[in-house]
Amino acid sequence: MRALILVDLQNDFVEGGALPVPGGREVIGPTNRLQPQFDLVVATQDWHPPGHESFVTQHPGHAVGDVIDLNGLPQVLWPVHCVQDTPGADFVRGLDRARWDAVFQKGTDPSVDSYSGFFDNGRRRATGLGEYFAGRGVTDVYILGLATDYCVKFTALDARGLGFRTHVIADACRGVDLEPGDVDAALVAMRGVGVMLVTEADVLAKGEGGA
Ligand code: VGL
Ligand code: ZN
Repeated sequence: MRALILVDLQNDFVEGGALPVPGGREVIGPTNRLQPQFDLVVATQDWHPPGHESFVTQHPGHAVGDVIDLNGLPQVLWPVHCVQDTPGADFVRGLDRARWDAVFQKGTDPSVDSYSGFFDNGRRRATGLGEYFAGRGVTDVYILGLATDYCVKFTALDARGLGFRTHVIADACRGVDLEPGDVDAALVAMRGVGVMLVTEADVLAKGEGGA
């Protein structure tokens, strides 16, 4: 049983949004081509309350990209983004949503950020995605979306940690690269725990995701 996770394909993460990931819109085409290859398709949605503590506006004197201690965890400060019920939090237009089985929202607790689609950054709460997959007999998880060095990375590490054969469709992801090299480091970190890096062509050609 193969599942595809579409990570944070939201307006604020593409060109014109509050926290634009360079080339973010380029993953929409691949996403629409890849979805029919999977038994199950789910999406994650960054879904912050207005005063989320990852927002730079909550920390006067700090700049975007600063790293602070937030309730015991290192926290990168971000522009205000993906606020619940705002257009920036909506899914990008042009995405084919006909085959989506479920949406898992994250980042709803103002006191802790949540990059992974499975757990918050402190692993205090689960989103339910792990149980959802387990209950449906998922063995193989494929991941694409935004951003390679944050939400894709931590979703992949957690999928692997939960025991799923985990594949990241690398050319259907784009990263922030807040520091140059962050995306490459994220790919190395994912491979290091056994996440398989594949391409759109691998998945479309073999129907099995390649390596
Ligand atoms: C993300 C930063 C803050 C992501 C979400 O989707 O990668 N990055 N919130
Ligand atoms: Zn966020």
